[in-house]
Amino acid sequence: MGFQPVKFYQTGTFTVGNRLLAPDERSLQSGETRSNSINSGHRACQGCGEALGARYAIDAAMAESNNQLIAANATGCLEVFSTPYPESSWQVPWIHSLFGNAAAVATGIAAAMKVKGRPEVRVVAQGGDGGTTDIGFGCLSGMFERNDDVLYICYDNEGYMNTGVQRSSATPPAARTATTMPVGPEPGNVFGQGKNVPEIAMAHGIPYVATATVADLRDLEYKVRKAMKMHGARYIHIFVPCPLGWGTASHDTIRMARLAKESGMFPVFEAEHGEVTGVLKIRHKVEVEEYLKPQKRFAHLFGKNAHPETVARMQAIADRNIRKYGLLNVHGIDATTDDETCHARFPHLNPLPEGEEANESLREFHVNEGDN
Ligand SMILES: Cc1ncc(C[n+]2csc(CCOP(=O)(O)OP(=O)(O)O)c2C)c(N)n1
Ligand code: SF4
Ligand SMILES: [Mg+2]
Repeated sequence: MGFQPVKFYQTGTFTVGNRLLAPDERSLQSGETRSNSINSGHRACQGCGEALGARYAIDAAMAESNNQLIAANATGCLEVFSTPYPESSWQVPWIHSLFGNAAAVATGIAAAMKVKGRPEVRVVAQGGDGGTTDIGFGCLSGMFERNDDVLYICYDNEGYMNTGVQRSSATPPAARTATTMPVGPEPGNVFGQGKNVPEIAMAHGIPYVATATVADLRDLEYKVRKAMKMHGARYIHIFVPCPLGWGTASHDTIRMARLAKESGMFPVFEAEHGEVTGVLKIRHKVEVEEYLKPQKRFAHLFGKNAHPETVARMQAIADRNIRKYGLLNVHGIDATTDDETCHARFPHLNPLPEGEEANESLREFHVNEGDN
């Protein structure tokens, strides 16, 4: 069966999904060749972004390594819901490290495989934001500094969810958690300077750093597969909404991830050896308020005792991300209406008229040439 070239706005609409793409372009949920690294029957909450993100990330890593993969997993929701002893949902050799040492355990596995003469066996470490940005941070930095041959994946749900929604260094300002100010003039997390681990990873100059969200699973798969083609220390930071901890509807997980990206609150980019090489542009810009409002952890910012000044400070954070990473396209217009941008995203599906070349500055729209 043949496939006709289609416009980006057709393949990219939220309703049509990827059904109009060529088979090798699609994100399949199941198929004969798909490994399904984490089986059904695990105990994640309904709508858990972490379960979805982990399945797509590890499936992609398995595919790229020809199923020669070992995963080290920090303590946290992902570990707890997938492996209540003596059961396991994992279809991959998998080891539970401590809360804070997944990077070090993965480094040891990679070293052991090297000594055993098994270079084809690849290693992934994974953990939540608490295990990554807080307690596991020293081990992670060591792994980066030594350039160990490990892909580390952080599933960022912006809090210690497994132990009852405590604050982590990835919790955003103003968000309410079990360990932030419940009442007073400024409830919720403080406006600190933040701790941007993707940027800290870039500062180590490691071969590859990327961010992704569960709202764009094809982008997530692309980044994992790209990382698995490389050697040395690699880091992918995946934004995974948590319905329980955020007070969102379980059916809104993808929407929340999309709004985080489309508002600029979570910039999606990739970097090689410390330099940003591509960003995923905002397609339909939304105000931060649209992202914050559906979340009960930000409910105190709206309604009777609203805090518009706090919302404005959050908007300023998003605006800064937009400026810093160039998240709006060069014309500042909706990306789906820009033919050149369409071309940059899907060059094979949206060929430009003969004789015309894509604007060089739009190449950063995303997806390096030749990635497919
Ligand atoms: C040394 C140590 N301190 C505390 C804990 C308890 N603990 C287990 S998981 C967890 C929070 C995990 O948070 P995160 O890494 O963000 O993963 P999430 O559950 O949010 O996916 C904590 C505090 C522990 N297991 N070990
Ligand atoms: S608490 Fe959050 S991260 Fe943990 S299983 Fe539930 S939805 Fe997933
Ligand atoms: Mg967490």
